[in-house]
Amino acid sequence: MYQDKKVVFSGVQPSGVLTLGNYLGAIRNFPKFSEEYRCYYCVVDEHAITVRQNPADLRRRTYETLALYIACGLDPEKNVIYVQSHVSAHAELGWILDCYTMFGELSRMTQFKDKSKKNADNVNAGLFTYPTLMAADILLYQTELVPVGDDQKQHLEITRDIAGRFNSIYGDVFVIPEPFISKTPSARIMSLAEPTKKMSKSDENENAIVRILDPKDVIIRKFKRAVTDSDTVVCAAEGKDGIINLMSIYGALTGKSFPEIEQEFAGKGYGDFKLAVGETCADVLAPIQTEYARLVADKKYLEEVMANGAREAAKSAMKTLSKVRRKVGFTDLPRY
Ligand code: AQP
Repeated sequence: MYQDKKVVFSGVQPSGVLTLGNYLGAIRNFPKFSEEYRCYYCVVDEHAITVRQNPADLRRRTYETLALYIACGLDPEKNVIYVQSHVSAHAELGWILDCYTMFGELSRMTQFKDKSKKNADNVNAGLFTYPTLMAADILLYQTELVPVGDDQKQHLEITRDIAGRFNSIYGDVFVIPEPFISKTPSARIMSLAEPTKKMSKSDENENAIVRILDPKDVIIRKFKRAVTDSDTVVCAAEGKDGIINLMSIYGALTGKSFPEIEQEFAGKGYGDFKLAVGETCADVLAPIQTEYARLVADKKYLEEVMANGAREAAKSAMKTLSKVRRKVGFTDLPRY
């Protein structure tokens, strides 16, 4: 069924309840590729432990993230949906690629710099080599296209550099992947509390984040409290980061352009605008929440999806890993 199809790969960390940023920047795009491409959508739990996690929470969130994938429209019959740590080839290729990635390259990664500041007491080696494991995730499946939010652009660039370097030594082992980043401003949704900062699911300030599973009244309250400015006009002007972020969200949810939004709210205040964004957001998320509640209660079904997905993913991953092992000079005896 999948032969000759080009490959799409993407992943989300189960490091918290997913946000509107994760949804609009990445997951909402995932189902678009299901017909035309062979799609791998992974819950990247190995990436999540680069920041200290409570083990019980991580386990629970892994199920929840998988349930959210399906609730957001990913059909397990048409996509390979699985958990990263269930396919050992990710970690194995990650190690090999570590040896083809330069210290200087990794030092330039802005996510490493940001997360090191945020987790100053735990700047571990995994946080530093995160992009190499991400390169392994992508390259294992000979991926052509990686739908991600704008914040992952730099990690895609380093993936392409690592693949190119490996290919230049050993021949055409890896397909060089392209990022798929939405051209609309929703490719980077900003914090509601600090609109110059990305909205992140691990943010300690709950008012900064809208989570996909937040109830309607909470969503409306969070948008009401969103930091804006002392002006009253809804328009995308310089210095109005908060309003531009809300316009980006509203635009992504309704399909309206900035000029259309400006026209809709001409003569109205920020209060009306924030209420409209909150209500629209809650309405878009409501059917996802209903479907999620049904799925997350069915652990047996989620485990079936995980197991089938891991089996399928491992088949393709092992082909690439075997080739890489041969190229670098590992012996071919059985492995345990
Ligand atoms: N604010 C955002 N706007 C648009 N896209 C976003 N993504 C994340 N935040 C935004 C995209 O969501 C996908 C999954 O991200 P991830 O969980 O793998 O890691 P992340 O980018 O580090 O996301 P978070 O929410 O900021 O997680 P934490 O707080 O754990 O670090 C990616 O495609 C990402 O681009």
